[in-house]
Amino acid sequence: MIMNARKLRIYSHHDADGIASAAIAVFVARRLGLNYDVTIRNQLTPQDVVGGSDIYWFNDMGSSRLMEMRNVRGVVTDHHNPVVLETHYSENGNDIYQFNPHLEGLDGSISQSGSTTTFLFGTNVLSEVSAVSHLPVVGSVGDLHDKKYGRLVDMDREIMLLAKSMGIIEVKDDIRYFGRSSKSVSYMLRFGNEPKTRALYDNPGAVADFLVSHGIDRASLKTIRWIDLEEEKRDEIISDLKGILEREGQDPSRLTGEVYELKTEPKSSIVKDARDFSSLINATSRKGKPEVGIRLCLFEKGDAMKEAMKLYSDHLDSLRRASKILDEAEGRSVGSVLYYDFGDSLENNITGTIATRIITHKKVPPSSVIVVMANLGSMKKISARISLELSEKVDLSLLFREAACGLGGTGGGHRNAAGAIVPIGKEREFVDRVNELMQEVNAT
Ligand SMILES: [Mn+2]
Repeated sequence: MIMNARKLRIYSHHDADGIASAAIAVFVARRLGLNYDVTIRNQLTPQDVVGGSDIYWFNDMGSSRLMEMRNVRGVVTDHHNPVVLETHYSENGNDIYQFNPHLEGLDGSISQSGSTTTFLFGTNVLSEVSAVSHLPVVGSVGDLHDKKYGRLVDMDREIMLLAKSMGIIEVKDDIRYFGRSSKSVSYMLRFGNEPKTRALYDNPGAVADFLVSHGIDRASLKTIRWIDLEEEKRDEIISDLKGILEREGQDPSRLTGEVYELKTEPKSSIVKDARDFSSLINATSRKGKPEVGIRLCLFEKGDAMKEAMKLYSDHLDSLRRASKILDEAEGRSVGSVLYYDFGDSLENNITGTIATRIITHKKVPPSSVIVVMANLGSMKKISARISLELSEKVDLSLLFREAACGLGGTGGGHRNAAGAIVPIGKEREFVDRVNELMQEVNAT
């Protein structure tokens, strides 16, 4: 289907994993000399799921919407929880091949990202796709697949090892705080979490004294990055941090683990670290220019990087504004659901980012479902997160699908990160329903 497509329509999700997936599909389409276009979506619209004579390739999305598709011919490479457990779907005039780790008994929220799935499928169409095997690494860490074990596992790991053997990705054992190449070392330590040190977390003065005590010049605290430090210095700081964690009675083992670097980036690059790279391409998409992120994924430099940096700083501004709104907002509790409804005051494409912030940086009970809402036309856009521990017991994507379905909406996602869209006016009922379903879970 793909190889013979007269017109290939590539659809991808709007996060880093989706953009990395789109870039893989674009790489394949270009090498095959296909006529193609790319559409990046937060959520597929009703028009997107009605096919025609073109061939469709849905990446990092589509599995939760298969039953709504009509007359679509093509391929779905996704890792979100599927509604149809078949590889070939031919109902409603469709002719769709679905590739999804859940169909293979793997957990798509940790074992195989959307970009890994797209890549694996891509290898069957075009063997040269290994030239972009760094992209599944970027997509997988963008989706936090390395979070639970401090490294990528299962199929994500297989592709990472391929990228390593191709010489595009370098694997290191290092601190796992975010921002190794994109933030100053003082910022990185100040907001480093998992684990948070009580001594340093969000305490800029203590961080500065700590770094100065390790011989770092006070004047360079705001400019020098983690990856600029000598290896000896980094080891010294890590062992000191581990000591602090131990004295605070915390488990220091999660402080370090695998990190991934792009060998294609110079050391001075702020996106040398794969997680930093993924946050940059995520920003291009959230700011409405996913094509810039796709160009970066395919090794384009110069203008693309300059434009991306501007979009990144705009995105950080949006997040700062959102943080301010969040600081003043009161979450409301309904049983185990803690929800924030920002109405029109929050950009509706960062509800998920804000939900992640709340669960990461605020003190919330580990049994909570964190829900963030914003208006999206006549609908309410809803994103939610639960802790990894809670996600062992409950699959939030199934719960959201069930809760949204009866209210004229849609829902889905992953075990620990899910989303829904319901008509405005139904959001309170939605919250009540989620709480009821959670109580059923807790009762078992
Ligand atoms: Mn994904």
